[in-house]
Formats: sequence, C-alpha cells, structure tokens
Amino acid sequence: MALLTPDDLRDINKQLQEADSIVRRVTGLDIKGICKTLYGTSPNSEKIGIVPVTAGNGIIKNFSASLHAITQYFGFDSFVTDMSDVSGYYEAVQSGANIILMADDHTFLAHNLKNGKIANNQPSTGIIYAEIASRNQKTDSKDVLVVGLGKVGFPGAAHLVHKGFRVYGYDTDRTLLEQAVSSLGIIPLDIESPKRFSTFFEATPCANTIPETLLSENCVLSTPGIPCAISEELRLKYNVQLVMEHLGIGTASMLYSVM
Ligand code: NAD
Ligand code: 2YH
Repeated sequence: MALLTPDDLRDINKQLQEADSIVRRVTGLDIKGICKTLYGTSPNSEKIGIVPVTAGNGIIKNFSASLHAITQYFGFDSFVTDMSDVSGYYEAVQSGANIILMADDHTFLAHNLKNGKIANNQPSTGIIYAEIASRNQKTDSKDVLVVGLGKVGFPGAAHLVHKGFRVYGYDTDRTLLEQAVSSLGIIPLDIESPKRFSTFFEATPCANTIPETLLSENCVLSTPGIPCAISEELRLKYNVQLVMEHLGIGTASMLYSVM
C-alpha cells in the first residue's frame, strides 16, 4: 500500500482551499456541502483526538499536523496527543475526545466513541470522490468511467451504481475487474473501441492511467489517486476539471460518516 509522504502534505491548507474551489465549480457545492448531502449529518461540537502511530513505517512527518489543520479547516475542535500509540489513545480519551483519528500503514480510521460508528479511509475516500464525480454539473450523461477497482475504487464504483449511473470500469487486475462486473453489474471498458467520457473517477497508485482517446473537452476527473492519472499536458489540452487532493476530502468524508 502506498504511504503518504511529507511532500504530499505540503501546504495542506492551500491544497484544501484549491480543492474546495474546484469542487464548488464542478458540483455547485463545497466539500462540507457534499458531506452534508452525502451523509445527512452536521458537526455537533464533537472533539477530535488525533493519535500519532509509530507501528510499521512509523510516524509520517506532517501527518498528524495535517489532520489537525484539516479538522480545523472543516470547523472541528481537535487536538494532537503528545504521546503516540496506546498511551496517545488513552491521553485522547482522558482529554475528552469523542472521535479518534489514527492511522498505521494499512488502516486510517475515525472512531466515534459516543455512537460507536467507525470509518475506514479507503471506502470513505472512494465514496466522496465518486459522489463529486456524480455531481458533474456540465453534463446530463449518466456514463462514468471508473479506473482502478481496488479498496478505494470499488466502493466508489458501487456508490455510482447505487446512484443509477451507467458505470464503465477498468482495472489492470483482471480478477478485480471481473469481480466488479459480476457483483456490481458494471460494464468492462473495451480498450479496442474506446469511447469518450465526460466524467471519470480514478483510484490507482499509477500515473497516466487514462489515455487521451477517452478524454473529452471540459471533462471532470475526480481522483484521490497519487500520482495524477493524467499528465499536465493533457489536463491543459482538454481543460480537464481536476478534483485531486491528498488527505482532506477523504478525512472529511470519514468524519461526517461517523457523526
Ligand atoms: P489498491 O491497491 O487497493 O487499488 C488500486 C487498484 O488500481 C488496483 O486494483 C490495481 O490493479 C489498479 N491499477 C493499477 N494500475 C492501474 C492502471 N494503469 N489502470 C487501471 N487500474 C490500475 O489501492 P487503494 O487503496 O484503492 O488506493 C488507490 C490510490 O488512492 C492510491 O494511490 C492511494 O494512495 C490513494 N489514496 C488517496 C487518498 C486521498 O485522500 N487522496 C485516500 C486513500 C487512498
Ligand atoms: O498513509 C497511510 C496508509 N496509506 C493508510 C491510509 C489508507 N489510505 N497511513 C498513514 C500512517 C501515519 C503514521 N502512522 C502517523 O504519522 O501516525
């Protein structure tokens, strides 16, 4: 699993502001508005405890600080514990946290201690990026292409199917693609006879996963995938409306889903 790097998290406030502005342009709602309509929840004085975790590859410089900045950006009361791991968890609860945010190399979770709800970053991220794609205001087409059907992509594809979209899918892993076709009823993308899409949801850890032959002018690409699915050259050539941010949108989705 790809780990975030301190570089991915540089200027997180600027990344969030830019993401908010493009999400507004594409959907007519800001990130908070998307979360509210998606989950039907709103913050209600929750206090968030962010616990650094040293397991596996250890602390990622800027990770906890970025979660702090993200939670503050979305208007939550939050703090980072001085201690890490189990001691940090104890400190968070003792200091009055109702929601715990913590991540190791495999799982990034939000756990609401008041109502017991728990969220995993991967499906939460997939669902919100898919929701943003589904709200592309520039098209009436119900066709959407999902590239990458892993732990983020599959739940996003399922969300789009559930919302009534005609979902085309592609994954280099044939088994995952076949599973998505049989369990969700998505249409496997025919690489031999490409079709142009106005809406894309991409969730892979690879660059250049969307070839030029699929792009249409002013299309929306909603992607949590790192690195970016298209080159800067293609983005400019097709005026692609790119929603891509490294941590905040997925974290907001987790938090609103556990309220
Ligand atoms: P995953 O490994 O579970 O799934 C990735 C899928 O992409 C795999 O099924 C793989 O076969 C497929 N794939 C790889 N190359 C491909 C290609 N060229 N064309 C089509 N499919 C291809 O990973 P994941 O947990 O779903 O994460 C996906 C990406 O999302 C990663 O880059 C991860 O770092 C990123 N991510 C970002 C955020 C965020 O907030 N921005 C949150 C979670 C994950
Ligand atoms: O970045 C990650 C993993 N890819 C899991 C997230 C799922 N998308 N984990 C962050 C690890 C943070 C570290 N343990 C810390 O600083 O607390």
